[in-house]
Amino acid sequence: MSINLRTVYAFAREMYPKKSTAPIQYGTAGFRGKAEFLDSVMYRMGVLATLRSRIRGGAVIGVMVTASHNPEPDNGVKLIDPKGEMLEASWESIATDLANVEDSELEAHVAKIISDNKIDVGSSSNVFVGMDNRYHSPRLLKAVADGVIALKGNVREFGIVTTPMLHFFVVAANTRGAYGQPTEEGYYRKLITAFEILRGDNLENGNYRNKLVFDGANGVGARKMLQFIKRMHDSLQVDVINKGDGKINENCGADYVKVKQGVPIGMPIVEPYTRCVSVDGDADRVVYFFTDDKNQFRLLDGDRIATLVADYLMDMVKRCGLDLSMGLVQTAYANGGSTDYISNTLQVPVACVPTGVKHLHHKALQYDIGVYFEANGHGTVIFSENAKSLIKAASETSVDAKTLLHVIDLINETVGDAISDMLLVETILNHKGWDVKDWLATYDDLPNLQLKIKVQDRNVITTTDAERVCVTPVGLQEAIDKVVSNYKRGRAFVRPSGTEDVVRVYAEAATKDETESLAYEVGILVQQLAGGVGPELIHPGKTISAHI
Ligand code: G16
Repeated sequence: MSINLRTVYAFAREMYPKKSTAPIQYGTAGFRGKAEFLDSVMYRMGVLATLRSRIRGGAVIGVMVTASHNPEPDNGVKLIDPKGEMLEASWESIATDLANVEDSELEAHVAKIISDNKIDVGSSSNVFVGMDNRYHSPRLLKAVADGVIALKGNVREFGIVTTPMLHFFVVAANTRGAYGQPTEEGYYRKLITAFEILRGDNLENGNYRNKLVFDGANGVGARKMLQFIKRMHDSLQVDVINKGDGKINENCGADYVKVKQGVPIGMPIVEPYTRCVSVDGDADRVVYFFTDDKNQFRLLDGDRIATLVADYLMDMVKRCGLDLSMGLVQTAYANGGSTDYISNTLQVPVACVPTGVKHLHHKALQYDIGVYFEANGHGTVIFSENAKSLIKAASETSVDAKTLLHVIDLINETVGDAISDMLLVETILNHKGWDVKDWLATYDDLPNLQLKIKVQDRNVITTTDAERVCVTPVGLQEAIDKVVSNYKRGRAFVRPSGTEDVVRVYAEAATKDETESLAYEVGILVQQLAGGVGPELIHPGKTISAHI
């Protein structure tokens, strides 16, 4: 097959010219920004995915058009490597350079990537593309597909799917069906079959009730949950809200519920302690919440899911008589209460890595069973090949090992999958006979708060030690340390977001009032020392004057 790189340039010039001169950065989960500036980035990522597939011997690469938890005007792209992981770290800079090069240099730049990486341009290349339900996603998906076509790659479009579904399709195709069938039906079938086998006839057990409210964030998760419900045999009663009638993620969804620490818009009146679930716009994160009999909001976030899952899996592995290493991976956002519980009560090794599932996934690969969750609800469990073969061998004689095999099938190991994670939590709660009160009683969270600060250039903030220590601007960390030392059980850190143009502040302390005051004090330091824009500190739902 001969490839004329002029086509890459011609397509770009005619259909996807670069509209913005502002540099775009590969962030926490790919490129993200205002949709109107992303056509050229998408086209180029189609080109990149085609080259990446060739370098990986024609294995399928995934390209997901989504801005996930961001507001409706934003869009973005997530790239999926052959094993379902995020794009390999060493290719992030190749992606950034390709996204930023001028149109006139594009042809030469692509030629250089090909020669630097010794890519055989005549070899086959396969790219799967999917998108969320934003109104600009179809346009941007077409740009990705044209990027693939420009380099004579094969492109398969999946239309509107959740991000984890696309990860699933990529792995299913690359393992020739061993992980499942690379189709929407194949995905539902695998998860629903495992869930219903695990549930059996025991739809209710002890304090566990078989119904929940599902906030779909007006995103893809809502649509797909409705598809799940259609195919499930009443094994779970789900009331879906925020199905797509409002704007994606606006006053709803996992990010809103977690950060705002309040119920989403559109909540029906429910009995106190009813289990409620929120997912984000592309359904790769999930958090649980409920209101108690005093109408007080209570959150069960990614830390809670991680501890519930690790506890259950540890117990199962023990019952199977297997000796498998287990580790839990968190980020700096993990609540101090959860980390203490994991280390002292569960006695599971716990690691802290920088924000971004790509970092958590990588670390979790070091264990036989790696449980990783960000506090925002983004995470999953991965099992090593060694663990899988030992569990399979044990399943010949052990009922628990057989159960564990179904649990593995229920988990989408490729990346956080809100719906798969939710079905796993439902399975464990049912097994334990727990309601949300029992789950919440496992440990106490420290009050915590997140703020967003607008600054001129968020890159002036650099960090180290898994983002817990701020390196620049010089003096900021010392100032934070001084403030934190005045608060009982105080902890705070700052970091530039990799998905939004803001600096994030996290604070926790012994009481709610102290937490608020600590967060605001640190927020003001960021404004003063890192070039804050405007006098406000932004907390979802309200804007607070910085002068407290
Ligand atoms: C993405 C990443 C997550 C990360 C989140 C926030 O989530 O996949 O790992 O926690 O962004 O990142 P940051 O604080 O850097 O903005 P999503 O759900 O938006 O894809």
